Amino acid sequence: MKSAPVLVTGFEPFGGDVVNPSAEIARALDGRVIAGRSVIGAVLPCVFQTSTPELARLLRRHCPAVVIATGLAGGRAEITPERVAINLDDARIPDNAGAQPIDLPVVRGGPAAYWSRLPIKAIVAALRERGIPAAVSQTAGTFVCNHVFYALMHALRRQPGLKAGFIHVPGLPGQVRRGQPSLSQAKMIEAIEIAIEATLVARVGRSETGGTLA
Ligand code: PCA
Repeated sequence: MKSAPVLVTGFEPFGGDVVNPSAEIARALDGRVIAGRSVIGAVLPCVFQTSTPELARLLRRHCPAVVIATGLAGGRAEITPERVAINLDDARIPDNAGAQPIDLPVVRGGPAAYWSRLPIKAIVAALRERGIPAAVSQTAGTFVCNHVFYALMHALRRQPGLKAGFIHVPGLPGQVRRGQPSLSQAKMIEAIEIAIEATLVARVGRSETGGTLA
């Protein structure tokens, strides 16, 4: 039997940018085999309304064993596995369809937050060991990345063994303003490969964080 794949998503460019390194990560890893599992890479629209149905379609179609969603966090210097997705859309800028939700829940009536079910500390350790800057992030923001992260964890709430979460990446050298931190595309692709490997060897995908959140 074919083993369930790893799904890696990225986002199309947004906010006036012409590139999004997370889209290139998804494209580069699509079709690769990592630790015996095939990788499906897909690029999501940076649109509140259509990103989550598209994600749901990918989950239905591929029934992945692991889901790593990625996105760009301009200004960050490190690869940052996110710890928590919050039930809030509060957009600083319009999305690619011109929508700018303010103070709205991602899922009406949903829990306030979901923990990541990726081994976030193990991923950070594995990346640092390979010389790639990495740190756990305590917030994925309140834009489309957090929206997709929350919708992902909500969709998988009844499949607690499934490892899933979100990783933000820095901007590319040619993309950020002078003096801002950046990372090369090749390093980012390597970083997500390492994150996949670290996730596959980790214990079943429950949250590393205690407490009573979902
Ligand atoms: N970054 C944005 C949305 C898409 C992306 O790549 C964010 O952090 O919300």
